[in-house]
Amino acid sequence: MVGNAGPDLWRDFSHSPEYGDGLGDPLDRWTARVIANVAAVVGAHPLYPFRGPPWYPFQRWGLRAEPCMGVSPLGMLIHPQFGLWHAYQAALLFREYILLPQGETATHPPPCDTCDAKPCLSACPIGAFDGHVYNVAACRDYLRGGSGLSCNNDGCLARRQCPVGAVFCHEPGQAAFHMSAFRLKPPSF
Ligand code: B12
Ligand code: SF4
Ligand code: SF4
Repeated sequence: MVGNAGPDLWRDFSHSPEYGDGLGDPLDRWTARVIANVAAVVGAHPLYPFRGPPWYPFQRWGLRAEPCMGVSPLGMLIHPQFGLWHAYQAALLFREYILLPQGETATHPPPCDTCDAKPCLSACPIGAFDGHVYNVAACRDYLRGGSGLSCNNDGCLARRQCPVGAVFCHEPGQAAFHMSAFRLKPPSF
């Protein structure tokens, strides 16, 4: 599994040719170019989270790769160190079975299990999260309507309320990029 946490990836990507070429899906194209090179060097076949539907089950794979990961009430996976601020770029398939260092094990219960206040669930201005289902249509309507400036510019308010890994929070330009990509996606996504 290949992923990132915090703003490091953004700092590389935002100086890339894809970022400035004005064509669609710049982050997906940058990721595919960079990962294809790595895959060729190590003799692997790359799979991407953004190719679909049908989608590869990246979150299920993430849970298997890193047993310390938990499922948050927002639907995103939560990491004890990086909180909600990590995402996946690719998975590399190898023909051979290879022995890897064991992923970080779960020495503590996942952070959400001991978070009684759950501030993430009360922060959304339109109540898009009920702890089980995320109301995607209501969220997108709000962001498109012009009143969701804080979410649009600085990222999802609910996600920003989580105290775990808060230092890995997205930078404002990075947050605005991701929120704009989400806002502009077709309704069927
Ligand atoms: C479709 C999709 C969406 C749809 C969700 C549609 C819906 N009805 O829930 C939309 C467009 C809304 C969406 C939004 C976002 N997404 Co999204 N999305 C995906 C995608 C491409 C497929 C998910 C899927 O259906 N998988 C298929 C099933 C079979 O896989 P699975 O692992 O077994 O299923 C798990 C998920 O379905 C999860 N789940 C259930 N409900 C929800 C709700 C949400 C919001 C999420 C994130 C997950 C989730 O629970 C399942 C078991 O673990 C994945 C990438 C991928 N290939 O998995 C990213 C992915 C889940 N998204 C991700 C992210 C970060 C987001 C955003 C936060 C992006 C942003 N703006 O920064 C937003 C959330 C909106 C917000 N308020 O900010 C990350 C999550 C990383 C993590 N830490 O877990 C993923 C893994 C992409 C990545 N490259 O890492 N997303
Ligand atoms: S605020 Fe608490 S319940 Fe919500 S994602 Fe963070 S740790 Fe989990
Ligand atoms: S982006 Fe804003 S409106 Fe959408 S779920 Fe997050 S807090 Fe709610």
